[in-house]
Amino acid sequence: MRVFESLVAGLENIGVTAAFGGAGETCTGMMLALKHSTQIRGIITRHEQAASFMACGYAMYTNHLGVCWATAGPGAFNLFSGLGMAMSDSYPILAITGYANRHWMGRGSLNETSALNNTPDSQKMFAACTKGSWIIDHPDQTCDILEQAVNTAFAGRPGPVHIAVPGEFNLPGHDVTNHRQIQRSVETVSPDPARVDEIAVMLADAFAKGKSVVALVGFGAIRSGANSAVKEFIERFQIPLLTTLDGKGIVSENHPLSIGVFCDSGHASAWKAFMNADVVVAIGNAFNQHATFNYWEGLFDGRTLVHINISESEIDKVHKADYALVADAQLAVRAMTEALDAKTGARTPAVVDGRDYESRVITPLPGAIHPARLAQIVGRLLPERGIVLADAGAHLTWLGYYLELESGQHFRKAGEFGPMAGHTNGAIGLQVAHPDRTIVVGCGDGCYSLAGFELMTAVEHELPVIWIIFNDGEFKLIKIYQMTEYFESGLVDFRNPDFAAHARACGANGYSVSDEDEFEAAFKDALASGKPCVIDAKITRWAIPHFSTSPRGTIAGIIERIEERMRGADKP
Ligand SMILES: Cc1ncc(C[n+]2csc(CCOP(=O)(O)OP(=O)(O)O)c2C)c(N)n1
Ligand SMILES: [Mg+2]
Repeated sequence: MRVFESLVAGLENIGVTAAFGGAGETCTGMMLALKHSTQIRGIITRHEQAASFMACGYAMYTNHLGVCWATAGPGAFNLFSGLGMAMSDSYPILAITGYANRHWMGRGSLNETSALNNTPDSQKMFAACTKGSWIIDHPDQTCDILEQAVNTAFAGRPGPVHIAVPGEFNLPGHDVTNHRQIQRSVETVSPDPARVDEIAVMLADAFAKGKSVVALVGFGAIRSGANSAVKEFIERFQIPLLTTLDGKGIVSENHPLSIGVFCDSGHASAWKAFMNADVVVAIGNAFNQHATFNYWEGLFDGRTLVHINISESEIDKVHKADYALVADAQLAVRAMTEALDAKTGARTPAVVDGRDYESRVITPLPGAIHPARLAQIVGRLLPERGIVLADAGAHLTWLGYYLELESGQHFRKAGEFGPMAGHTNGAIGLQVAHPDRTIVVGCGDGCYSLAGFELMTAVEHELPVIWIIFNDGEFKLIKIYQMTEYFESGLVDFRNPDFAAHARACGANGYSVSDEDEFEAAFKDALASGKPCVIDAKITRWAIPHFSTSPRGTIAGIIERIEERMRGADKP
């Protein structure tokens, strides 16, 4: 058995069902081992960057390892964006790359990245972008290294790992003589009962004193599958629920205790509830820039913060926790519910004040698509357990605010690393992992143009992803930044092709729509088609972009900015 065959057998062994990658000499063995695998579907992408994003998509809502591969040198380097995304968004993924034949090392052979004689140092680069990077020195190290890499990917806060396989191991005479099954043995991060009790005592006391307690739930809770645990917690103790953008849908957004999204461009109702809160129980939250209004100083002044996170390094990173609990979110919430139940009698129903759903009603613009209305239609028609991904750009803020999710549906924005195309491509991996769920991507025309050729990958593998292109002919988000900081914009406009015709030429369904009725009809057709679909939605450029770093909302944010300028606050 050769090295790549041993790696693929090991991945089968831990339940991997798909791997995404690109072709090349030094990864030939990987391609052939996948060809012969009856369990793992080998998916060749048009660009290795897409493979790294697909591995992230595959791992996003599963407990499986996402796998991508590429040849040495340029192929391998194309994987870095996905590794960056996996690192900042906690996806357990493994990148397997070739490495130029070591026999010729230092002589500048094809794809060489040994750091010798003006070649790049790929091992340093991979080490810098992952939780761990290994090079297989001898074939008999293969299983040990794979096992260590997989367990590192899943340990604590999940993330990316890398294994490099020297090119000579594709050749005969380099057999793995000690192949064995590998074990996935990652310990769950359980909550410390004494700390749970301390938190329960504090919360019971807060209830007794009539203090206001809110829960603020992030992606960590979704990743740990804490949906029903969170619902039980908020219902039992009548705790109003705020989510970050990526926590949306953990409990239905129509639930009487759901107050809305708390973050940049979020719901003013969530901000109001937060401001009234005496105690905030943050579950699976990293307090990133856009979830804290650009690290708003004093966000927690006068408030008690309970911070539950699987990773110790997240605690006190941005806001000092009064009570920290390092644990898996689901286990932590269940333990807290049990401990608090014993200390708390029946609770009177919470009065949830100021839901700003009225501002979700948007006046239709005749003959044009308002991006907010588009998001509302998607939310209304999205099937049960449907998943909506947004890419990087202004379109994500429209979706984050106006898409209303039922419990079990998910929304994920481009994360903190935030690469354009991350989700336009990642959706394909997500669909492979969840063949029974509807996957919709809301992407900008810029994002789609960057990576939309992977549509062919979806067509070839019959993956019915629906891409909705928010077509405004510009990099809207960048235009907003330019206008805000420079009062002018430039190099942000571009010309688009006929995306629908291109989709049809690829063998997908293509729709071109320019009003809301047309959009609704196209989206219904796409949902029923079972085919990859591209809906080219011509959105108006005249809607005030739903983007603001002011917690008071978009319009208030614009006024605050003008006031700042008038005061000359921006002058050095
Ligand atoms: C790979 C990469 N390049 C550049 C950026 C910076 N960036 C963030 S959003 C954006 C505009 C995206 O344009 P489009 O997809 O049309 O979305 P819109 O803002 O118009 O909704 C850019 C250029 C990025 N996030 N990732
Ligand atoms: Mg655009």
